[in-house]
Formats: sequence, C-alpha cells, structure tokens
Amino acid sequence: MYRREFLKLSALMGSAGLLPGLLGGCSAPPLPGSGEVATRRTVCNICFWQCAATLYTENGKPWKVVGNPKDPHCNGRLCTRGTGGIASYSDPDRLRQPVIRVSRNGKQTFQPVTWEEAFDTIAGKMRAIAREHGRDRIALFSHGDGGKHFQRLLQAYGSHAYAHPSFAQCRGPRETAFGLTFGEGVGSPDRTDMANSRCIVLIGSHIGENLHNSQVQTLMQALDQGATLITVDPRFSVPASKSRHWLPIKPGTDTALLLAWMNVLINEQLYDRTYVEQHCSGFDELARHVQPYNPEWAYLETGLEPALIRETARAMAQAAPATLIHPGRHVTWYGDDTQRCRAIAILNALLGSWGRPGGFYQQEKVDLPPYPAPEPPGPERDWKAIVQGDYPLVSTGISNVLIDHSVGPGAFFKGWFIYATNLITTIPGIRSQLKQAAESLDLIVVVDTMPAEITGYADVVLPECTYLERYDDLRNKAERTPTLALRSPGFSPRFESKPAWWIAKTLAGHLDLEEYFPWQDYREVLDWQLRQVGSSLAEMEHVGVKAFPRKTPVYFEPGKTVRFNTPSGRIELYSQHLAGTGHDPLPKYTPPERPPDGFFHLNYGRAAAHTFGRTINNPLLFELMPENTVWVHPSAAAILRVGNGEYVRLKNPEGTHSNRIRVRITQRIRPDSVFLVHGFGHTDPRQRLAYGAGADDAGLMHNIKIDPVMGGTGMRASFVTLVREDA
Ligand code: MGD
Ligand code: SF4
Repeated sequence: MYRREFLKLSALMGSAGLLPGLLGGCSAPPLPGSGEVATRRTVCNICFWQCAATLYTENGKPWKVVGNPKDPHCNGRLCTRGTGGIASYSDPDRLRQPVIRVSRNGKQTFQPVTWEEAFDTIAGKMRAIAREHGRDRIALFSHGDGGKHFQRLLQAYGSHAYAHPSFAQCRGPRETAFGLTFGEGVGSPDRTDMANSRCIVLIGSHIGENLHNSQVQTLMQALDQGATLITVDPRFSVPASKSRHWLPIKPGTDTALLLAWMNVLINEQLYDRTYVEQHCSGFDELARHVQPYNPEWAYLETGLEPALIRETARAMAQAAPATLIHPGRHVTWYGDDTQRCRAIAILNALLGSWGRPGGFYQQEKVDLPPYPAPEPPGPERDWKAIVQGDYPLVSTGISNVLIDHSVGPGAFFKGWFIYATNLITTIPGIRSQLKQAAESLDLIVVVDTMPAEITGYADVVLPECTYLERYDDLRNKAERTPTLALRSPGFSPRFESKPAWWIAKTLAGHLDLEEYFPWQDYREVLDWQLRQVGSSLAEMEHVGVKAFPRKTPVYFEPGKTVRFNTPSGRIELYSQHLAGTGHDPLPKYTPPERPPDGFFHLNYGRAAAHTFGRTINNPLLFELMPENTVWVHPSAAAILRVGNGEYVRLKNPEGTHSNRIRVRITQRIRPDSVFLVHGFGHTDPRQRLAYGAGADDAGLMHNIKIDPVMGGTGMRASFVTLVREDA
C-alpha cells in the first residue's frame, strides 16, 4: 500500500443540488424583492487584481456584487468573473468540515473531524518532524491573501521556506529581468502607464481575454486616444483584433524579434540618446551585441517580414517615450524567459519609457505599520542557500525547486502547507514528483475552499470560508495612487469553514506560539493599523476604499539624477549581476524546438470568464463558459480530418491523452499551433460542474524548460496532436 494514497473527498460531500434558493438561479442576478437589502464593503478575490466592491444582500442572501467607484483598480466596474464571484459563496461543492486521512481495514480514507482534532493531528506531526529533522523542514506553498498568516505561523515555528506559484510559474522571469535592469520589478498591479501611452506593444499578452480590470480599461482609453497597438502573438487574440499591426510570430522566437528591434533603433539612431546617456550603462556593449541581429536575420527565425520589423520599430520610436513595450505577466514560456524579459526591459530603456509618462510610472503604497506583535525568530539555517543555491539572483521561493527538495528519504523538506493553490494543475510536469513527494513527506496540510485535486494528497484538509465571509488584510498595493481597501464579511462562514487568520492563530495555540498572534479577532488588527494612518475600521466599513496622498513623484523629475538599485546605480543594459553569475549579460536568443511531424505547439491562455482552475465550478461562471475548445487552423484540421465542434482528445508525444475537447476551426491560429484555455479538465468528481469539463493543458506538458537564471518552469515547449474519438 502507498504511504499516502491519492484520495478524493467523495465520502464527505453532501449531495445537495445547486441550492438555487441562495442564488436565485444561475443566470442574471435576481432583482431585489421587498426584502431587506444590506451592503458590505469587500475586495474581489476571484483574481489578484483585487478590485474593491460592494456586496448587496437581500434578507441575508446574496444578491449582487458591484465595483466601488472610488477604487482605481476598477473605477466602479467589476469584470465578468468578479460579478460572478458571488456564486463562490453558494457553491454546493465547497469544503464543509476539516478532515484527516485515516486507514481503515487497510484502506485509506478521509474522516471528518473537529477543528481541535485537526489541529492536534497537525501539531503532533509538526512536532515529530521537528524532533527528527529540525524545525525548519516545512515548506509553505501559497497563492492568496491568507497565506501570510501561515507564513507567520511557520516562521514562528522555525520554517521560513515559502513559494508562490505566481513567481516560478508566472511573473518570475519578468520580475527578475526588470530587477536586474532597473533595480526593481514591475510589481502587481503592473506599473504600466497605458492611459498615457501613444504606442503599446503586447508580446503574447492577451489583455481583454486575460482580464485585469483597470488594465483593460486603460488599454481601451489609450486606443480611444489614438494610440498605436502592436500585438505579437501566434494567435489572432482579442487585442490583435484591435491592433494596427498584428505580428503572427513563430512560437518561441520573440527574443529574435526584440533583438532585431534593438538593432533598428540603434542603427537608425532612433533610441533616446539623452535618456540612455543620463541613466544607462552598457550601451556600447549592447550596440555591438545586436549588430548581427538585423531584421533579415530575424525574418528567418520569426517568419516576420523585415519591412514590418522596421516599420514597427520606427512607430515605437516615433511615440517614445510614451511607448510601452508591455512586460507581460504569465511569462514562463520556453526556459529562456529571463533573457526575453531582459530584452523587453532593455527595449523600454532604449525608448526612455521607464519612469516616464506613457511608459512605466513609479509605484507607492500606504505606509501602514504592522500590528505590534513579536517578530518571529530568524531562520536557523539559510534554506535558500541549501535548497535553491543554484539561483543566487532569486530572493523568493521557487515552487518547483522546493518540490524537487521534498522527494526521497534524504530530502530537506518533510512537511508542506498548501494554501489556495492547486499544485497538481499549476506546476507543469509535476504529477509523478508529487506522487513521490507524497511517499516521503511526513505531513501535507491543504487549506482550500473547494475540493481541489491537491486535497487528494493531504493528511489534513482544512476548509477556508470564501472572501465574502471573512476579513482579510487591508489591500495595500504599490501603485499610482496609494489606497487602502477593506474586505469585510457579508455572511457568516457556511458549514464549518473558517478564515485563514483564525486557522493560523488557533493552530499557533496548539504549538505554544500564541504570542505571535496577540489578538482575539482580526478586526483589532485592522482597526489598529487604520488608526495609525488616520482612519478606522468603522470608516472603512463605510467607504471601502480610501486614497492617500503620494509622497514621491509619479514619474522621474526631468534632469534629476536617479540612483537605480543595480550594482552600477544605473539602468544596466549590460547586467553585471548576470555576468558575475556566469549568465549572458546581454540577452541571448535560443531557438525553440520544433514539433515532431504531425504535432503542434501547445499554446494556452486565459478567458474572460475564468481564473485558472479556481472558477470552473462556480455555477454562474460555468454557465458562461462550461468547457474550453481547442483552436485549430483550417489547414491543420483538413490534414487531421477533424470537423468544427467535433470532440477529440489531445495527445502528447509521450502518449498522454487529455479529456475530450471540442474542436474550434479558425484562421485565428497559426497552422503550426493549437490553443486552449487553461484551467479546465478537472478530475475530482466532487467539483460536480467542473469534473470532466474540457481539457487540461498542464497534464499534456511533457517538455518543461527550466529557466537557468530564475529556476521557473517554461511551459510552452510541449507538443500535441489531435486524436479523433473514432480513431
Ligand atoms: P488555481 O488553479 O486557480 O490557481 O495556479 P493556482 O494558484 O493553483 O487554484 C487555486 C486554488 O485556490 C483552488 O483550489 C481554489 O479552490 C483555491 N481558492 C480559491 N479561493 C480561495 C480562498 O479564498 N481560500 C483558500 N484557502 N483557497 C482558495 C495559478 C498559477 O498557475 C499561475 S499564477 C499562473 S500565471 C500559471 N498559469 C498556468 C497556465 O496558464 N497553464 C498551466 N498549464 N499552468 C499554469 N500554472 C500557473
Ligand atoms: Fe475580481 Fe475581475 Fe477585479 Fe480580478 S479583475 S479582482 S476577477 S473584478
């Protein structure tokens, strides 16, 4: 028998229907009747843009959630997903009570337990790990607001290792590359000044399908004002359809295009010479480096006409410095991602757009002091040096590397806490490693709202209540206008679910660590913090969002010297850090692998109705988009003899098949690629709507390319073909 069999939570879940009474059906929100309407201030948690909103209830039941007009993240409008987020409260498939893994008659199962029993089990196993191996052997994987509480708890215990998949599977290459170039990352929300841009270049960024509310609004604003949009994408995406130039690039060759653009800007003297002389170092090295990479060379790599490459480079220069080469967001593609993102950073520097209107603004957040509580002791050992010493330029945890160090009896990590991240579908190529880790780890705790697939490996599953039922930390993001926003509960937690702050604090009590959580209720923390900045919880319950004056300028002040946080104190076109660690100090192009005969590049992305896998089971959003489709070019469809709307399976070169997925034949994709929306293909039947709906891209990824600079997982180097149902 396996030490930890993969379990589905089947025995535990109620068999209720979709509880239509709570939502009034799955289509439009019901109009209020004659009941009592109440409002509560909240912050949307359906994605990480965190738009401030107002929740309306009628007679204590959900009615609707709408944007808070005072919030610069949404300007009073929520996106589709944010509006549908209300159904996450009433989803009948939610986790209901804590469960622990037990063995009965030689068979493993989950047993419902009280919170006290769950905490005793976790604390017992944590103590055993500490006795046998040390207190620093537990890793935290987290993707959400409440993760902070578990980070504090584990740090207080002695375990400091943590990772967010939003680094190594998403933004890590760009944060690393911009950090190496400008001394600071792009941050979230992205510091892009699109409303003032006169030229915007999107490289594989499908804003409009990938919805980050105010970012879409500012893109539309720029287009209304006549900005030139250039979209580089193998697929005719939504922004491609709004573009003056669509560059249907061969997948994986973007760095070749970026180098050619630099070649044109430098050789035609179109770059911002004054800005470069004032702020940059390494220009001469860069100018020499890009000489071979002219548009004719790039044509052979990218398939893009040299004339088009020159024309678009000139359009960028004409609008500069109000030209934004967008840094992208999910940028872990082909493994050379930090180099590609460095090329994007350098191009922006050549155009003088960093720190200038229409390029990148300078972020500022509210100076909000932490609640007075003891600081957790520092780590006994430098876990980063032990675990991810191969990536000295990375200061945060690399999720896939932490997993590498959790496999086998000699592995560093012996326990995991997993908060709000479904590692199985999130980290590509991880499935067999997860099975091995499950064999060697002594403890796996999952905190989730839904029976996500990862719960199948847990020893203990803890149900968190949804964002509509809890307080969380104040939203305080570095951005253009410093604001605070409050998430307050509109409902009491359903079933036995609890907020993360309560779970972490109560577990701390079982570990004799309560001194690190010296509050009874999180309202105390919020009110204390707000009072330090001249507000209060009562005020924020009323207004929801509060703006604060900036202390620093939004853009660089003309003529003023700027000190950048790089070794030279300047924008590093030639990176000293990269040179010092044995990497290419100037961006290097690595040609991508091409698909074997009969196979296609596996391209994937987002849809306006869903956020990754977390919303597929949401009754309202499921109704909007119940399955994904696979986009196929007509010429490829003819060769494969598949028809529009037909169900097929995707198969990778290793023979792994996907769920059934419908074919969408369209000219909007290159003949060498197929495309599907990520997040579908759930395999746990307890998510009754999502189960079996559409296909999962992650399960097909067989060729994961590790970025040598930041250690993340390049996910675009895999190939698939289509298999007909009758084949
Ligand atoms: P989700 O898949 O949405 O996001 O990957 P994840 O962070 O894993 O799963 C999030 C989990 O959080 C779900 O199980 C959900 O039920 C749970 N959850 C939602 N709300 C709450 C809450 O309030 N509390 C708790 N405790 N749990 C909650 C995202 C990651 O995936 C990212 S950021 C990117 S950019 C990558 N995208 C991507 C891709 O496009 N394709 C492939 N193949 N892999 C990808 N991996 C990365
Ligand atoms: Fe919610 Fe949409 Fe805003 Fe994301 S962009 S926080 S889903 S409203």
